[in-house]
Amino acid sequence: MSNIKACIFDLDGVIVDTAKYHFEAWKRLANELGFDFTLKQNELLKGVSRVESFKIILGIGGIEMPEAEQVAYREKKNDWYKEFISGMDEREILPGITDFLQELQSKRIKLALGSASKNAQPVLKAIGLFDTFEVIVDGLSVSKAKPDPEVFLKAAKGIGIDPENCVVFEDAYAGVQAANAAKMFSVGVGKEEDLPHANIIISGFQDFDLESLQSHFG
Ligand code: B16
Ligand code: MG
Repeated sequence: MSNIKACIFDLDGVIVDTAKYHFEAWKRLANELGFDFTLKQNELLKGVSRVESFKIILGIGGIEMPEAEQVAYREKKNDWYKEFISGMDEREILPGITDFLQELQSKRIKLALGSASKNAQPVLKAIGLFDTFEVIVDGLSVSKAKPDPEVFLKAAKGIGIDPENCVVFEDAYAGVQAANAAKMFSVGVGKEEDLPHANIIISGFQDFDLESLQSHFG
């Protein structure tokens, strides 16, 4: 039987709720392009890279656009997003996360971050968790987006732990697929209907600890 030696955390939607800021920025862009973008449609973008997210948005608006123009719009969205995250602080860390991370550290479980976001580092700095993770793999350091397992395999390699001893915490369908493809134990943070392939589902970290994780692992 294998043991838990490392936990790899997604960022947006697991550690912090930045989805609301991505949504505000995409909505502003969609409105500028002449159509609306709803919270329900925003669900399609969770865990999806910026490039793919904008393609989905253009599809919703029924707009075709040359790549060069798409680059400019994506930059505009990112500038707005960066404005939002510059105002973040540790109060935005989701409930229960800080205690759980501290418990894992005290039990010598290695911690890594595996995010699709190119803004992961400034977000971690803003909320005071930059030094908590031994390895940070983000949208700047991978070539293949989730559901490809690259992000989590790279994180495991960085901390020197085999995939079978890693647990991944994810809120996105594509993220759970990536964890499963990496042959890691996947914990879906959210609802079972949204994350049907996760090994276990939790609604959040408030009533969760290492003992409850171990009871499901292996
Ligand atoms: P950026 P995660 C993902 O982060 C978000 O869930 C997704 O909505 C976003 O489009 C993506 O990062 C790219 O973010 O534009 O900052 O590079 O959930 O994998 O931590
Ligand atoms: Mg996420």
